[in-house]
Amino acid sequence: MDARERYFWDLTGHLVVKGVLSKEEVEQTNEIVDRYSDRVKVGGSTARDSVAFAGTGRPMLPGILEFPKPDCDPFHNMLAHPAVVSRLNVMCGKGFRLDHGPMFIVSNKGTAGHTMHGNGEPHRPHVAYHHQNGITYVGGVTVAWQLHDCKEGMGGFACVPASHKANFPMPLGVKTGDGDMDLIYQPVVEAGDVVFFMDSAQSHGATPWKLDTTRRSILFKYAGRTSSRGGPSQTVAPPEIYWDKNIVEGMTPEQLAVMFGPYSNHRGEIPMLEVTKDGTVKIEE
Ligand SMILES: O=C(O)CCC(=O)C(=O)O
Repeated sequence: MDARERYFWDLTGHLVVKGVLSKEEVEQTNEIVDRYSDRVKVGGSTARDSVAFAGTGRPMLPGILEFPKPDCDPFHNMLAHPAVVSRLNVMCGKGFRLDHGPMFIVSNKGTAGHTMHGNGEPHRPHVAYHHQNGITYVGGVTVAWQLHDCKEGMGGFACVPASHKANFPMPLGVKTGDGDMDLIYQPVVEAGDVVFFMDSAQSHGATPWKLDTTRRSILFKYAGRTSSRGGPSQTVAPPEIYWDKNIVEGMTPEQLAVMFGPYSNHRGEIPMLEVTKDGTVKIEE
């Protein structure tokens, strides 16, 4: 990652790297994807209450890392590609890892957008953006490989540039795209390009897909070494799994609360402790 890219990344919270895959690599990968088209699953609409982003459910192609060899090779090659390693070492530090995904989005014409989310709401240190002593850090970076072009205004990944430094909550109109004050920006991408964005720290989502050609964007969700956002951390966090049944047996609920493994993106299923007025430690209501 050179100084130009670092400046752009720090300033805007996203980065498009052009032509990482050659024309031949794109063609070969697309040929594999075509052969697995019967595995596409259409999910619900990600437009929620938005009028601007309304459309049909989002089609996804699951399981690309598990395709039989050699069909999985192009996707395995994306995981630790030099273009990814050289940038993630700077963006979220050495020792970064795949936290969850990949998610392969294969939207058709009319597929809904995805309402804007992230923006550091709520503030969560494990995915927040910060910098000190010339080093920048963000706990969650999504790397999105593009296998088809996406023209201006035609849909796909969109963000509010610089919102990773936002000091106020996102207004509803920006969230839904129904009154975004022209803040939502959809980068133009070509097949072979790779988009990096600050997942969770930055306000991001997708605008509805308007092209006759399908969208083909593969999202790998990376995290800094000390951030455990989702994926297997959810399953391994309980004390009896992270430690051992024998070790945690007989512990009080309060003691068990400090025996959970790292899992920063939990939604309240990890008990939190507080000290009451009379000095007793108890599980927070
Ligand atoms: O469709 C997209 O590229 C946006 C994906 C997104 O919002 C997310 O991964 O959190």
